[in-house]
Amino acid sequence: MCTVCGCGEATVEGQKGRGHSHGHSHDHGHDHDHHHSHDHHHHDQFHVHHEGDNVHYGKGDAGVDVAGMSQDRLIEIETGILSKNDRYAAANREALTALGAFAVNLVSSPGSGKTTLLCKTIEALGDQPLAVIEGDQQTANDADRIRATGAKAIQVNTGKGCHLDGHMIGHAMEHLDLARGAMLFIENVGNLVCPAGFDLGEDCKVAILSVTEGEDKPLKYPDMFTASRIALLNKVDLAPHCDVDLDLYEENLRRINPTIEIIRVSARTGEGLGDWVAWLRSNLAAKTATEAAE
Ligand SMILES: Nc1nc2c(ncn2[C@@H]2O[C@H](COP(=O)(O)OP(=O)(O)OP(=O)(O)O)[C@@H](O)[C@H]2O)c(=O)[nH]1
Ligand SMILES: [Mg+2]
Repeated sequence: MCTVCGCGEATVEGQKGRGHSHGHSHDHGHDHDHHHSHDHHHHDQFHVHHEGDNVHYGKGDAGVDVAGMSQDRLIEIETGILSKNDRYAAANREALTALGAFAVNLVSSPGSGKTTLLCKTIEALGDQPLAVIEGDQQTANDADRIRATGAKAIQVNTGKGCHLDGHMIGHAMEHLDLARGAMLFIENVGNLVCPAGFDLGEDCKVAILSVTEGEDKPLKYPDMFTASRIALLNKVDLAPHCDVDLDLYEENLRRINPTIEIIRVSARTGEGLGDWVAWLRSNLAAKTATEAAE
């Protein structure tokens, strides 16, 4: 199950006739209703808040609603899955640290330009040792695009899964044979929600937001931008054609995450790429320096 959005197995589990529990506590101050809808087989319970004409399913203790499951049960499942994930992520982080390798987890909605940007980044990095882990539900298209640059790439297909997790990355790293002082690029599944919740053992998440997506995206999908250290505002070459306000993109990013770094880039024209590559190099150098000091 995805513990961020509650998709996947949770639904199946909910259909096993777990019944419903009223045992969860509400210590928050919002108005809320429990709607009990009856169908032929089971009695679902929804955790839902009404605020005027707005209905919010994320205000329970679990932060998500899955039909047929109590908030307590959701928290129990989430805690179990995330603590397992965190153990895999910690092992990945340790392996990366031992190598003095710097890893970034590229997160964004589908089509923001992650792979295009990565191909350009790899070219710009020249002989810097690096490798790429590509996450997609299906196809090896992105790994093929990366390999065409000469870089080593592993494709991870998640099937019905909506994010990469720590275990998948550990497994992929075993095949990559990362060099000392390498950069590891992880391109997550295109999804502006779930990958925010999963630590992969990376040094940081890098959010890619393209200018065609709309200035309000950081406000609508805040978790991804809270979780990211830096945002790349991509496709700025298109800005003159799509009536966008780049300053408003930046303002909204900082409303969600006041310390987020922002670089405006175009994978098409190469604008801003120098700054991004300099950012990568200085973070790798900082990590290597920390290793040497310890
Ligand atoms: N004009 C313009 N187009 C871009 C830029 N970056 C990427 N694109 C185009 O955007 C489309 C999607 O790019 P991808 O690199 O496949 O995006 P992605 O984020 O890897 O997509 P998924 O892996 O499917 O989530 C392609 O048609 C790219 O050529 C850019 O800076 N400017
Ligand atoms: Mg891609």
